[in-house]
Amino acid sequence: MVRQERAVRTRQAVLVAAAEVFDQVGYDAASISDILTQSGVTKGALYFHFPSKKDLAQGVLDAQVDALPAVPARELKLQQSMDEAMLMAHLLQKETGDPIVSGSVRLTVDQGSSKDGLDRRVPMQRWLDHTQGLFEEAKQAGEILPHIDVEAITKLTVGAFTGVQVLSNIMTGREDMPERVVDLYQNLMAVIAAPAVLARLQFDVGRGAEVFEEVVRLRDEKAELASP
Ligand code: XVR
Repeated sequence: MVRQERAVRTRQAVLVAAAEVFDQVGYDAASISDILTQSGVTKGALYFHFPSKKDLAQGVLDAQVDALPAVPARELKLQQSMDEAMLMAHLLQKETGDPIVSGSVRLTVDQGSSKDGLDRRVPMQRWLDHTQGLFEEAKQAGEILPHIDVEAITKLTVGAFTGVQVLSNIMTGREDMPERVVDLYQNLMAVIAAPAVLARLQFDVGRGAEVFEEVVRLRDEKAELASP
């Protein structure tokens, strides 16, 4: 393995370990030595990539958006947005979760100590930009009603997703996350989508798991093409 590829893998192993520890105990209680043990890399390698606990946590925060595998383009941009939300919900659940997604979401919403110096705006701004991009395309395609303010509805959507995530986590340990996200989109789409589009949108609770299988299959096919 070339040196650079190994460095990338080591960095990723440390990030995953850090995300797991932050997810379990939160930022304040996490220690670098726990992360070191969890990662299985050497102390030197860990400190080379992340000199402090703050760097580890910011690294996990910064990796949040890219940890969501790309959902293949859908004919309806509103369906694509909903599929991304359902995939995110799936990756936040206990059994099917992704450590970077859940660990970084905990870091994002745990706002206990405001002096920790972490920049929680990084993932949130990227979600806002990404979601607004999809909604702008949807508006141009006539999927969204003309009077809807796309920037306002974007902030409402990202804020509401975060809110239902927190509620679901508190009430059910995220067991009802797919239902909460379907509920959110059903009600949101009823207000913003053109009637003909609304009739075509798929709102079933199993969609997150299906989209997950789809992205895994696509990734495996790609890997096979790269090294048959
Ligand atoms: O923007 C997002 C989607 O467009 C669906 C609405 C997801 C935003 C997730 C934000 C993240 C941070 C805290 O989730 C939290 O609960 C894909």
